[in-house]
Amino acid sequence: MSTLPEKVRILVVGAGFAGLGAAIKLDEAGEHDFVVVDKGETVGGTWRDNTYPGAACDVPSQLYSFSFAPNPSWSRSFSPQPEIQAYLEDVARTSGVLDRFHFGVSVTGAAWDETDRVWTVDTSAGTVVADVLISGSGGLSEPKLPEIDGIEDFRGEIFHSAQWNHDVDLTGKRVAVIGTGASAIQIIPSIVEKVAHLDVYQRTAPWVMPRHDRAYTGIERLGFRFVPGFQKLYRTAIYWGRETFVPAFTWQPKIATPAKLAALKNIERGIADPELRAKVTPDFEIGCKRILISNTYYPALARSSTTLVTDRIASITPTGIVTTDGTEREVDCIIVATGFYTTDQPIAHGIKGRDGRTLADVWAEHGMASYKGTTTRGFPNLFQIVGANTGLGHSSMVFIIESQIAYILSALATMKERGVAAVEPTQQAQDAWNTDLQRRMKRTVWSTGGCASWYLDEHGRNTTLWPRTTFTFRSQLKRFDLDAYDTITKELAS
Ligand code: N01
Repeated sequence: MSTLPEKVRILVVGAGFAGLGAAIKLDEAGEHDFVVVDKGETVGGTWRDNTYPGAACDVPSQLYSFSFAPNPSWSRSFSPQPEIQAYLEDVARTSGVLDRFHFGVSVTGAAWDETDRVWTVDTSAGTVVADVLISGSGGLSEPKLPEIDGIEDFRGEIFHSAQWNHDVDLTGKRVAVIGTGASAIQIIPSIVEKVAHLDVYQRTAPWVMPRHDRAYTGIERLGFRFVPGFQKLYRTAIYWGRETFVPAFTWQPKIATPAKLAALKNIERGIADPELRAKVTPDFEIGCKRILISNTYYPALARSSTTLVTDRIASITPTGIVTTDGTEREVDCIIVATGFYTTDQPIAHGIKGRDGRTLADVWAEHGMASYKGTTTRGFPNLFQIVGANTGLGHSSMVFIIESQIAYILSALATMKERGVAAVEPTQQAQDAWNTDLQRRMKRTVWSTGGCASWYLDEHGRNTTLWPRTTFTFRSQLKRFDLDAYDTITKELAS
């Protein structure tokens, strides 16, 4: 691999869907002077890192892929992680931009230089000066370990779902899984048959709908490959089908009653024991937390070799887990499936803006807030992909990512056209954007549904999700709106 240049026009951080998509589109737009850095050894981001057994996407692959790189080879409606990773590697290989990717390089800090109007980015491979910084480091990239007394003293194997230790053979072992979120419900059915005993530590029962997954037929796959427009039609139908869920999340949770009934039926189908059924029945509105999908989770909990523990964890000893009722359950291995830092992203602590404060400092008071989830007051020429309030409860993040990439390209083209060296959203534009978002947020099921979730920050504000349709997001970011920005022209900058 070539050495990292000291100066570049655009530095992209992260080589997941966001960074890879940005690199391809930058190149297509004639912006060839860029590099992409990633701490991992290949592209893929979260799909490279999450290799736990059962990892799969819960958004259909036809939609969970780049619009400009359809994949006729998807084997099923919901692809498993290895297929998604192979897809991303394939897209990268054929894109012609991989020569500008630098793997095994972590960003340790970045600071805006107000004199030279550039970003000085410190990395594990040296310092890079860039006019523009694009962060595609993702909202679910930093595993969150629970703060449990004694966790560091555990003498068996312990690892996070996003850092699966494939050297550990779980066959015949006593295993505990902490957490019952999207990752855990995929892991549990995948390991339950091989372990001697499984303890599942549930803090909150999630809503789990049936998973309508199936292998594509040979005819469908031939159609995807050879019939023009066939795959696009599939994608479009899935897209619009998913958009119909939006009113239930953002306006009237009662619309989701059929989904709730299907989820309750899923419990009935998977579990016979009334006591266990009661334990797994959620006590909040469906949609308030991410809706999960699985046909195998409840049957896995119902097995005689599984114990669902709903008492809170008090501590971890060198040999097991103790709950608040005083029971200690001895285990050989603990799988920590407790999620990620979402509202306090570690990268925010390393990016210093115009006045020397980090994104984390600026957001400490009122929570994450940006303009169009992409740019932030005080941080000129910083573009975040999957920034504040861009997450979805119902559809594909790849759609959001592509919308943001288009906005960034439009910004770069506008800057070139107008001779602008630096752009930064006005405080007024940013405040108006967030006031509107938070007003809309009030009536969403994420606020009214009676749950605590990673969507909300410590102030109780939802700073992670987009509360409208995805086509509205796309139309809002269609063109770069220079009038919402303070600018520095090139003459002034020089
Ligand atoms: O994490 P989570 P995840 N003691 O935060 C529990 C995406 N994803 O890795 O609900 C005990 O959802 C916590 O309990 P509670 C998707 O966007 C996508 O599963 O907070 N338990 C919860 O049960 C998803 O939303 C796919 O009360 C503790 C669990 O740990 C996101 O990743 C697949 C605890 C954490 O659930 C994160 O999912 C997988 C503690 N101290 C993931 N702390 C796709 O298919 C936390 N918990 C695309």
